Amino acid sequence: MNKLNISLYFITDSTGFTLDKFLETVDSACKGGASIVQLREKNKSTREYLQLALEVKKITDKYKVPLIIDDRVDIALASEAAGVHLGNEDMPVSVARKLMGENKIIGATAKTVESAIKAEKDGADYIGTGAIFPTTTKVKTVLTPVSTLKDICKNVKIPVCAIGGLNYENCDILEDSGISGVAVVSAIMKSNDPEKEASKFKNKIINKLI
Ligand code: TZP
Ligand code: MG
Repeated sequence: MNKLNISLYFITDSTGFTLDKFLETVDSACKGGASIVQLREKNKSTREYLQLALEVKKITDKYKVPLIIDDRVDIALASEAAGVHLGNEDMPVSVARKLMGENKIIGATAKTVESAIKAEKDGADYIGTGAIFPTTTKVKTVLTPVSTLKDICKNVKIPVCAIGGLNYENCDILEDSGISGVAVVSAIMKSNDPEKEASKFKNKIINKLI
């Protein structure tokens, strides 16, 4: 695998979007500098999720940005995406690794040092930790203190991204935390100018936070 760049990790949310507007937003985020894109769908049938993954992959391929599929190893494999992101209720990382092989990217959610170390040992390529701030995105999560984020970064070798309620204005809290990137949904999805937002956010992440 090329070195994984999770500096600006853009996660989609298609809620309230037409297909065209959704795909346009993904395109703009990539154009603005998203270094990795996660397709995150919670209410689609398998068929619909796969169809959307294939559409999104056309865009991410154009920008040579890896596409990660949330929750679903089968959709990731079927769409030939770069990888999958797994939380506590999803397939265990070790099992996904066996199914997907060494060349796919597997990301894991971890909110404690112990679970982050376990995910790394089980074969995860990166860790997502949060929510750092309360979020308006539909998600079952609890807040993770920045002190825990820092401890996780210190205790694993794989890259860690911070997630949850983060945006250009409030991300200074992550300075010197040891993260390799910031993962966002709303900051880009709900922006009036996703390309510009991604671009200025990426610059700040690169120059100040990682
Ligand atoms: N996991 C923890 S917080 C979150 C996920 C998927 C949502 C992040 O969305 P936003 O809009 O960037 O707060
Ligand atoms: Mg999940």
